[in-house]
Amino acid sequence: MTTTETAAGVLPEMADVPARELRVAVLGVGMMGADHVARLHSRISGAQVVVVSDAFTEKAEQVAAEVPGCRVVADPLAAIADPDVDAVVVASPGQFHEAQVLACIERGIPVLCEKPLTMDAESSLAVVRAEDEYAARTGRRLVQVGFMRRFDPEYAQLRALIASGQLGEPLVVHCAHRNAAVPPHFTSEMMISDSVVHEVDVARFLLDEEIAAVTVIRPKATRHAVAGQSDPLLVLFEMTSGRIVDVECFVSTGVAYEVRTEVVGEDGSAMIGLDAGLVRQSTGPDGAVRGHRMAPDFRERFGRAYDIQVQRWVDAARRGTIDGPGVWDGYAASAVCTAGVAALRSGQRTEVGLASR
Ligand code: ISE
Repeated sequence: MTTTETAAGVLPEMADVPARELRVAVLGVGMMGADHVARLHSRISGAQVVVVSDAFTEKAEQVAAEVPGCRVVADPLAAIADPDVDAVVVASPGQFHEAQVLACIERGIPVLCEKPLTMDAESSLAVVRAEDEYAARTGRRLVQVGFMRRFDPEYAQLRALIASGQLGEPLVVHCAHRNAAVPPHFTSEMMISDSVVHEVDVARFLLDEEIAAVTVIRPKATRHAVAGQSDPLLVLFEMTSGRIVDVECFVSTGVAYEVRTEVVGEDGSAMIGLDAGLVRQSTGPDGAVRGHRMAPDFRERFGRAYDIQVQRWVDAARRGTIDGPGVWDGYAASAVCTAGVAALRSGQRTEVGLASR
């Protein structure tokens, strides 16, 4: 018996993981992409970053210089086609995702695509159809979407608590999504497509159902809002069962990064995101914790979630599959955000048009 066989015996679920490391190209090395390169290089096992690509060549060179054996390929589509590349992380600006993800499907290589999957529902649906067609031919899924909160231990705990029935039927979910600050180009539309999009996925993940309609309310704006922006926004999701999810999205609080989620059920409620683990209020021996340090940004708050997400993606990619939210989740989120942007502009309740699965 070889060492590999011995190891496979100990970890049967890893039995078909090939010995060779996954050679990854990271497209886009802005804040998130550079973070993923560092993560893959220093904390993730079974993968190495061999190519980076970015419109800012100097930034790409700088990031590549930190990783032995990594080179810059200026054209992202050439990076995807590179024979040394086994898998791709798409962390480029959202408008480039569609073409890059479709090129990965075309080449038949796994891809972890940061949100949004694409910029609107129609183009996301095109990706769903392309991957469905590939899966029908090969039996394999290729595209994982970077909704990292699903890998956050607190969200996983909250979902398990709901599933255990201990809160009774969940009725209402309250979400707060607050950033200390955003760049000057961050519009109200981006508050929906870049920030609220995470709450869309959380609502679907926790409640296991689709969002049927969206309403957006613009309260009085903070004097710190980026010019022309309505900040904060209140967003209401009507789930297909009639449950309600409300989201306060406030992106220039000047305080810290705060993402809180409270599920209110018939028999109790539970909240996460207090930088203090899950605080259960129905029976809890744990009272609310005050005076703790707050995470300054999402890289710190969700650092562990990103690590778990990327490690599981690498392990799955080496087995020729995905392990996390897929194209349908990306499409559903795009469809809700498309409706959300329409609701923001019209001030009207807007139904989500979801294609049949
Ligand atoms: C950013 O793009 C993210 O994805 C963060 O997770 C989110 O919390 C933030 O509001 C967005 O700007």
